[in-house]
Amino acid sequence: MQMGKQGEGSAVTAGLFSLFLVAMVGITVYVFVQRLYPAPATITDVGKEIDAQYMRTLWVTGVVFVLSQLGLAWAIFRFRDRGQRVTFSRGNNTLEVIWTTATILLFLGLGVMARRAWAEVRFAAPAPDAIQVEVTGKQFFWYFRYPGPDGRFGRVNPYQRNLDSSSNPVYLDDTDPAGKDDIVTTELWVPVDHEVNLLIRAQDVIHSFFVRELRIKQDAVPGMVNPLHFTADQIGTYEIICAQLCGLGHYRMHSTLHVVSEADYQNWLKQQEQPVAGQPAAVAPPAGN
Ligand SMILES: [Cu+2]
Repeated sequence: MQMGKQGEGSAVTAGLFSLFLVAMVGITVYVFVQRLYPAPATITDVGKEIDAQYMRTLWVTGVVFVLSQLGLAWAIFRFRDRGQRVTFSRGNNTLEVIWTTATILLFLGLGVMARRAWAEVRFAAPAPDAIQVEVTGKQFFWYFRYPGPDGRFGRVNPYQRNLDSSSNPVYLDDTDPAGKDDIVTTELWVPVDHEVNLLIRAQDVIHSFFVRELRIKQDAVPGMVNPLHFTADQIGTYEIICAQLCGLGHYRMHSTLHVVSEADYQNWLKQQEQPVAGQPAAVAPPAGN
């Protein structure tokens, strides 16, 4: 191994750095090609669209990543210090225009392709027979409200007198008769192959409703209702988590999504209906949370 003369850089240093970069690119590509950390399988049609879009994006960005990193490795070795005089470049306007335009087209193109999957669940109206469920994020729990037998949600009112937020966590207004039969739960139950329209809101800070298998992650924002619909096609239980750092208890803010048969869903709903008329549904935070 011959070391450079005084005032010259070492080919070894530049070479090792280039090799290191090439190795890192190789490891990164291996992790993705071998799918070492796969997402759990999706349970919605839109989820499949999102996965396809994800793969398209990964291919495009993957190719750009590999080419640019290998180019960098080459440049590090090729333009290493040999004791030559430093030359100065003012850049190349043509190249600047070309890669800026290419980047813009690429990002706009990917955005346009992804638009359908995004709009389908957020902007398109849900089916008329979709089950309506209101989702409320509140430090550090998720609450789910079903409209009950009357099919109507009662009013919520955080300013009512004698509000007991532990027995009435979503602040149902007890003067509104439509709210008397509302069902409030701490877990989300939905029937399989039946569209569900979520009305996502928050009471205190920004939370985020996230279910990996649904490929849904939607912020819950105080003062807003963010609607979003999905149809689950696999019976099972899935974890719901909060994906926004919402406070000290954020790490334990999670719940469960139960996708069950239509019959099981109806049975469960019956069990939740309040035995005492005139009492708003009352829910305590789940134990052990
Ligand atoms: Cu949260």
